[in-house]
Amino acid sequence: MDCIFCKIIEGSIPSKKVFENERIVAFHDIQPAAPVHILIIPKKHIPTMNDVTAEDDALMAELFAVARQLAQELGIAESGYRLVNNVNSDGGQVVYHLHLHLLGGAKLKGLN
Ligand code: IU
Repeated sequence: MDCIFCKIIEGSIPSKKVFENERIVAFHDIQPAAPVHILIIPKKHIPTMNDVTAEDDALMAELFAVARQLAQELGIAESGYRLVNNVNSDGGQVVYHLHLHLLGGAKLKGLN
């Protein structure tokens, strides 16, 4: 499969992983947009949020649970952070393997 995140999951492309279990991997974004910028991805290849089904409910809940856990571990839970999921062209999605951006470590601009 020609998916860069699938290659990161299988280890053929290196990454700085901060979390891994049987279903989920999290690693540092190569072009950080904030002092803390982690990508949290399911090992299952789901291209976009539009492709998530009810079958993935538990997996989606676990993605958010990992995000909460990492926010605590990385020391940004209390100061605050942002979880972002870009969808398709207008949403600015570049990699078509579902991912949550965990951004923090500074006052984030935009959106409000
Ligand atoms: P997007 O939501 O699809 O736009 O985000 C893709 C992110 O993946 C973006 O922040 C890239 O910097 C990041 N990334 C990466 O961490 N490693 C890679 O090999 C590639 C992209 I390609």
